[in-house]
Amino acid sequence: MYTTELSKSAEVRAIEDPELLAAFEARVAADEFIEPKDWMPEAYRRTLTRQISQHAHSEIVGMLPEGNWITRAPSLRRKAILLAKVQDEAGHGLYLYCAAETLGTSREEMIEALHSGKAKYSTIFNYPTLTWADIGAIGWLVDGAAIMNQVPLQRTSYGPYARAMVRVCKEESFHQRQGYELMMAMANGTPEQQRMAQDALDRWWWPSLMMFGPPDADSPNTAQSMRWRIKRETNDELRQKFVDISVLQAEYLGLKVPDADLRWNEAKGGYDYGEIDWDEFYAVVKGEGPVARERMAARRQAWEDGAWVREAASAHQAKRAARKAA
Ligand code: BYC
Repeated sequence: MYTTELSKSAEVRAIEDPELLAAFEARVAADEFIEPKDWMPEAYRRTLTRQISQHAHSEIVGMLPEGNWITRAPSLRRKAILLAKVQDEAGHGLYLYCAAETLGTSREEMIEALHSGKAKYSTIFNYPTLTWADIGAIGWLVDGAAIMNQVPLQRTSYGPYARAMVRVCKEESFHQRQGYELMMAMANGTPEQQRMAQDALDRWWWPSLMMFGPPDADSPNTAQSMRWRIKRETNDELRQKFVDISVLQAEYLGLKVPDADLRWNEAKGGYDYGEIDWDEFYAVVKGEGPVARERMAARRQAWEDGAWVREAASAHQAKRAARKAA
């Protein structure tokens, strides 16, 4: 389910009924939403299950780096905002798991795939949050990158995923603004706060660019996902938009983007930027990120600690069903 081999179009054509496939492709080309009970090629189902479940896992694992800071937020206002944001991420995970379940894989199977290391989640959450300024940098850059990627997903071809994205994007927009507002307070604060803000930008900049995935030329899924309108823009297109917006935002904060090769390119109407360390990206994807082990240990522990709640909910449901049947 989590590999991409089946999404190669030649293979798809070989195993699917050509008439059904042609009708499906015509619907996608006409920008119709595909719904759970509609016929779809097996590879479309697999690609979506992979992408939506990876997205759901990212939301849930993404609660950890910020959750660390709830008790240490410097004021009641900041604490309330951060608490609300982390709760939103849990909600995003839930909508996304529900959307993925409509494709026929159970929540338990998806969680098991995450815990066993079979399923991926965003590389960004394998980096540590060392200072309070990191909470600002995550909101500004990580949620900023997430919105850039998710706004086009509101028009993805699978209905339940597209609809989940509408609400997620509204909330992410609030998250991005609270992060930028926090960075503004730090960047206009004491020299020590300004240093913390710059240090956070230095550490989160490159991992944020990696969130968009490998370059298009090395992305095994992009071509097919663009054809099926699962993805509406490619990894490199979205990364470029993110760089162009974020450089201006950094300038406004009086901070310096940590890239000696960053130059405005008049001809393309965007910034040229330095080479991303793809070795680091692939190492983090493989589970070698700085805090990858801690993240997975925390998720497994949370799953075990929550077992009694799941058991109680199932028992309650069974009792209600028995009462109804009696
Ligand atoms: N990290 O062919 P490609 C959030 C994998 S949560 C890890 O380009 P695709 C937030 C990829 O899965 C936001 N793995 O793949 C939450 C593929 O794996 P396979 C999370 C990555 O799917 C809490 C392989 O590399 N957003 O913002 O066409 C607090 C080849 O890549 C990454 C989403 O999940 C990565 N960065 O495109 C705060 C958005 N990049 O096939 C914030 C939804 C690539 O080898 N997902 N891989 O198993 C997508 O839009 C697409 O899946 C991607 C990748 C653009 C990420």
